[in-house]
Amino acid sequence: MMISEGILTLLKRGKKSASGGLSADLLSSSLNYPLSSIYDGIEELRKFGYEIETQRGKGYRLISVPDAFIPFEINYNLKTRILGKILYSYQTLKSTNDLAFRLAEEKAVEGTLILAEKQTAGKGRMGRKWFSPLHKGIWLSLILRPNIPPVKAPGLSLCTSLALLQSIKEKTGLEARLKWPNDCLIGNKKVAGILLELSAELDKVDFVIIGVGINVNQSQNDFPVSLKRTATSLLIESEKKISRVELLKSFLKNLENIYVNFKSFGLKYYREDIKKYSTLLGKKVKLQYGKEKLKGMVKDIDENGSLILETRKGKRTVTAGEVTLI
Ligand code: BT5
Repeated sequence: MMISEGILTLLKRGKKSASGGLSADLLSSSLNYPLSSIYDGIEELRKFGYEIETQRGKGYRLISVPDAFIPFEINYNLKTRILGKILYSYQTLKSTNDLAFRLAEEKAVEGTLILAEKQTAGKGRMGRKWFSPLHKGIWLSLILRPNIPPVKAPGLSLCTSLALLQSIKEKTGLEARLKWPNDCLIGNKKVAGILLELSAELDKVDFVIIGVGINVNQSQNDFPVSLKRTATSLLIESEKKISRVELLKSFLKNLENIYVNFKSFGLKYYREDIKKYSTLLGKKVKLQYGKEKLKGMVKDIDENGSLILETRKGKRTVTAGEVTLI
C-alpha cells in the first residue's frame, strides 16, 4: 500500500498541526499523485480500519488507527535498529515459531520478526499447546543469531521475560513477575509464555527462535474453561483495553537494549533484576525435568540463567524444567 503509506505519513503529521485537516489537493501535490489515487488511497486505508474524518473545507483528518499488525504501523516510530526491522505479519499461522525456524534455516537476518493475529497450532514447551485467539494477543517469534555457546541460550528466555515486564509496566502500570524459566505472571496467573528453540552446534549457537505469547485483550470469557483459573490477560488485570501495537513496539525496544548487552556481557547487568522479579527465589519447590524429579529450596539464578536448588543431597544446577511451589 505505497500510496496509502504516503497519505498516512502526511495525515499522521497533520494530526499534530493546529488546523488538523489535509485537503485532497494538498495530498495530491505533496505526493505527486493524481486526485483519483488520493481518493482510492483514503478508501484503502479505511478498509484497513483507519478512521479518517472528512471535514468540509478542511480536508481529511486521522481520527484513529487500527490496533492491527500492519507492518507500516509497527515500523512507524519504531526505535530499534535490529529487532523487527524485517517483519512478516499474518492473519493466521499454525505457529509463528515454526515459520521463523524455517526462515532462519533459509538465512533470514537477525531480528526478523514474525507476527500472527491468530495461531491455529500455537506451541508451548514439550508438545503443549498455546491458546492464541484472533486479535486478542501478541503471538510473535524473533530470529536471533547471538555468538554464544548453547549453554548461555536459556538466559535469553529470562532476558525476554525482563523486557516484557518492563513493557507491561510502561504500558499498563501493572507489576508482572517472572517464573523461571519461561513464564510471566500477574498475581499467580500466567499472562505470557516464552518458547525458546535453538539450532546449535556443540560450542556455538547458529540461531535462536524466541517465541512469545502475550495475553493482551482477552476477557474472562475468551479463555477456555481449562485455562480460566491459571491464565489472565492485561485487559483483565488493568481493566483497560491495551494497544497491542504500542506494547509490541515497547517490547522490541526494551528487548533490543537488553539483548545488545546480553551478547557482550551475558546476564551480568540483568541478573539482579531477574532475581528481584523472580517468583521462585527463596521458595520451596518441586522440579521435574524429563524423568528427573527434584525437591528443594531455590537459592539463586546463576550467570547462565540456571536455577540453583538446595536439595537434601546438596546443591544442584538446573538448566530447564517444570517448577511447582510446595
Ligand atoms: C509456554 O509454554 O508458556 C510457551 C508459550 C509460547 C507461545 C508463543 S506464541 C508465539 C510463538 N509461536 C508458538 O507456536 N509459540 C510461541 P508452556 O510453559 O509449556 O505452557 C503451556 C501451557 O500453558 C499449556 O499447557 C496451558 O496449560 C497453558 N496455556 C496455553 N495457552 C495459554 C494462554 N494463552 N495463556 C496462559 N496459559 C496458556
